[in-house]
Order: sequence, then C-alpha cells, then structure tokens
Amino acid sequence: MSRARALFAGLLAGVVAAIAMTAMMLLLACFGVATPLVIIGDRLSVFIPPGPFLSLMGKVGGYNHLKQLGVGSTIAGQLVVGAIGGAIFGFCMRRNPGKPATLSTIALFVVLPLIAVVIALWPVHGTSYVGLPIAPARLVTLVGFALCVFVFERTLVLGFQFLTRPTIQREDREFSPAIGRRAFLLSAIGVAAAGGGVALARKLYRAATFSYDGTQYKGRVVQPITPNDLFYCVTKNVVDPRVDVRLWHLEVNGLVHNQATWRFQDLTGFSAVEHETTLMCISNGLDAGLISNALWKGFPLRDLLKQAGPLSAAARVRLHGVDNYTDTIPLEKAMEPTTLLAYEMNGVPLPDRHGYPLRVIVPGYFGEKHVKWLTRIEVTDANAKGFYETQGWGPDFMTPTRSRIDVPDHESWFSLNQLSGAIEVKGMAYGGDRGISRVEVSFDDGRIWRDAEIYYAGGDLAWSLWKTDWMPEQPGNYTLVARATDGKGTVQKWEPDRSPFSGVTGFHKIVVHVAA
Ligand SMILES: Nc1nc2c(c(=O)[nH]1)N[C@H]1C(S)=C(S)[C@@H](COP(=O)(O)O)O[C@H]1N2
Ligand SMILES: [Mo]
Repeated sequence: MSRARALFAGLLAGVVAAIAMTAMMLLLACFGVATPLVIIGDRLSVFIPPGPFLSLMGKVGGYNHLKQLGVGSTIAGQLVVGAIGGAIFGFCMRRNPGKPATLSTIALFVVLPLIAVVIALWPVHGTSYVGLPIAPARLVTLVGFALCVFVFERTLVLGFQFLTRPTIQREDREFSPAIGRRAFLLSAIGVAAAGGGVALARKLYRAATFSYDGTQYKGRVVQPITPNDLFYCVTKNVVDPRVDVRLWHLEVNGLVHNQATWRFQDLTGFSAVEHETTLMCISNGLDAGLISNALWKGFPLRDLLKQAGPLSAAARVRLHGVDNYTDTIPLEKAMEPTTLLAYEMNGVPLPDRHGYPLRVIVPGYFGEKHVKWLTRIEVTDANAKGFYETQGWGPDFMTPTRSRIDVPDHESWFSLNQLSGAIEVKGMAYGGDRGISRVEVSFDDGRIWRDAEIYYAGGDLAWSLWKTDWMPEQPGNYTLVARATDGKGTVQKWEPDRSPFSGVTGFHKIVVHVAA
C-alpha cells in the first residue's frame, strides 16, 4: 500500500478512535467516574502559583472559563494525539495492513498509556463524584481509563483494517474507489460518535458548577443567616460530587492508635451541636461577597479524633474530599470544640454543592479549610499541605477582621431636598472566631469616626450586622468607610506586610454623591 494512503487511513482511524474514546470518557463522567478530562487539570493546577493563576484567570475571564479551557484543551489534545498516533500506526502497518496487530497495539495503545497515567496522575486517581472512598475510587478511575484506551485501540485497529482491507478483486480494479466510500462511512461513524459526545457534554454542562461557582452574597439582600441557595460558593470542580451516601465512608487514619471507617448512620451516634459560623474565601475582595453565614449542625471533630487516639508525632490533620480536594489544619485547631463535622446547614441536610453528606467547619480560618464532601481524616506530621496551599496560597490562613458597607450602593446619588429622613447605612463586620465588639463608620474617608449600632450580634464565630443613620448637612461627594473591632479589642487595620495570598486586609470604602 502506498505511504500516503497508509498515513491517511491511519490518521482518519486515529481521529475517529480519539472521538470514540472522548465520548466514552464523557459517558463515564456522567456516572461520576473521574476521567483525564478533569483530573489532568487537577494534577496540573497545583503547579501554578497563585500569582500566575490569578493572572491566567483574569486573562481567560474567570475561574469558570479557566475550567472550560482546561477541559477543552484536554479534549483537543486527545484528538491531536489520537490523529498522530493513528498516522504513525498506519505508517508502520503499510506493508501488511491486514496483520492482526492485537498484541503490539494493545501494548502500545492500552498498556503504555495506562502506565503513563498511573505514574503521572497517581495523586489524583482517588477521585469519585459519587462518593466512593479513596482506594476504590482509584481502582474505578483506572479501570475507567483502561476502558477508554481500549475503545481507542479497538476503533483504531478495526477502523484501519476496514479502510485498507482489499476488496474482492473484481476484474483488475484496485481498491481506490472503495477507500473513498469506506472513508466516508468511517467518518460518518466518527461524526455520530462526536454527536453522542456533544450530547453528553451538554448534559454535563448543565450539571456543571459554572452556573453557581463564585456566587456572592452582599448588598441589600444581606440578612443575619444566609439562605442556603444564596450562600456563596467556591469549588475547584467542573462537575461537583453528588454523593450516594450508601457508597460513602469516612475514614480516620494516619498517625493514630485506632484507624476506623465510619458509615454515615453511625456518625449520628455522636452528640450533636449546632453553631452559627461564617465562612469567607481567602480570595474575597474588600467589597466582595464570597462570605456567608449559616447555622451548622454536626458534632465536634475532636470527639472522633479522641476515639482514634492521635500518636505523639501528630501535628496536623489532613482532610480529604471525595473530589480529591485536600487541606490541613493544626491538630490543636482540630481539637477545639467549635471545629465541627457538619451534616446540616440551616436545618436541612447539607445541599450537594455545600458538601453533602459531611463537611468540616473550622471557625476563624478561610473557606479553603472547610473541606466539603469529606471522606478521609488523616492525622499527619507538621509538613502536610493542602490543594491551594501547595499552589502557594497562605502562609496565613486565619481570617483578619473585615467589614463591608452593603447599603447604600457605591456611587449612589441622593438629593437633599428630596430626602424624607436620614440615609440608612448598613453592613456586616466579621472578626474570624474572635467575634465583633464595635463597628465605626466615617463619612469623610476616615478622619472622623462615629459608632454604628450592631443590630445583629452573631456571636464569636459569625459576622455581626450593623447600621447607622446618616444625615448629610451639605451637598458633596462623600467617602464612606467602615471599621470593626474584634472581640479581643483589636481594631481592623491594613497589614502591608501580609502576603497578598493570605487574604487582603484594609477597609471597604464607597463614594456617595449628595446633591442640593
Ligand atoms: N472538597 C472540596 N472542599 C472545598 C472546596 C473544593 O473545591 N472541594 N473549595 C473550598 C473553598 S476554596 C471554599 S472558599 C469553601 C467554600 O464553601 P461553600 O462553597 O460551601 O461556600 O469550600 C472549600 N472546600
Ligand atoms: Mo476559597
């Protein structure tokens, strides 16, 4: 067979095989299996430090677009690699296209990629979107991948044979007209597989986190307790886990005397507590709404750790989610009575997007530490690091005192002779796990401060809401600033030496225009 023909047949079979493999991956993803489409991104993102990560995110237009870019380029990469692999295969097969190449092609297109994936993606295999524990999840991920590359190999080999198989030699015609017809047929199969893939991708897109990742809670709507469907949301995932609690386990292991595995119903044996606790993302800007407050019901993490019995070398606790997200907290913090394993949020079971069936609540620490879809508690030494920590966030994960003006809006206009009374100024103040003792507001960019009324005191672990009446005496442009004092008496301040990746500090300011 001519070289060009072999290359063409290999290339076409390779592209169709890559399409079939990608469609297979999308199908597995619909069943909650982790595939390279997402775990390659998980594996790579820990190597991108927060500076470049944020600028990349800015360039592509946000976290959601970055996730889409990640999945999109993985698919594109698979198609390119499939095409090249197919062309090389065709080239090698040109002398003897009918040869049943099973052994060598299985070695090349199934075993080799499997080994590569085992090695390169080992840390992220233990991912399951239906909530399997880490070890079985790892097995399912690898079996799923093996299935995908097997689909690739079979499609490639059979497709190539189909394209190049000699026709029954009628008269002296060579098979040139046949290859055109067959190429058309195989392409049609490829297009059908691509159509199936697109349909699956659309189904996944509807289930994806794009519609709610980055949800903020701020402004006029802010109430003491954030309703679950308005609670801010941040996730590293493209499609969040929907845990089947019958498959789910909680493992406690690492540096402990007694390792244990818990089923969900056994955890209800621990005596329940309920705490109001505010969560805030480390990336929350001074004027932003990646902060919310809820009533969390569960039990203290320390009740579980006491049964496990940490060894003397224990210093940190690494928390693992079923989505392969991890983060660590100091053992001391884990042993505080307010550090919870929560299963209810505002009186109902945790919603899927907030970590059903179990999440960690670590008062006073940034949102990252409040691991959702918890599946393993690993007691470790001092060196363990979490997902965002490995990226380079931190080193400080305790929330500084913050306040925000929610009402009126920034850049709003008032007219003195149309005002029927004072202007209401409202907002929130959050002091980590130290509570809030005082809130002051300034109307002249911080020269004169006046006390605001705390009309909702959330306690030590939650935000407080404040308000004050403001009657501007003359027209002008006013700069409003708020500042809070935490429960220990420390006044909110700008900390110029704090790393920008340990959360911003400073004051929220708004400008209000008052006309005559
Ligand atoms: N398993 C898991 N837990 C996670 C995350 C995640 O992606 N996966 N995101 C973290 C981040 S960055 C934040 S700010 C909080 C947000 O919690 P919420 O979405 O319930 O508000 O969850 C944290 N816990
Ligand atoms: Mo976050």
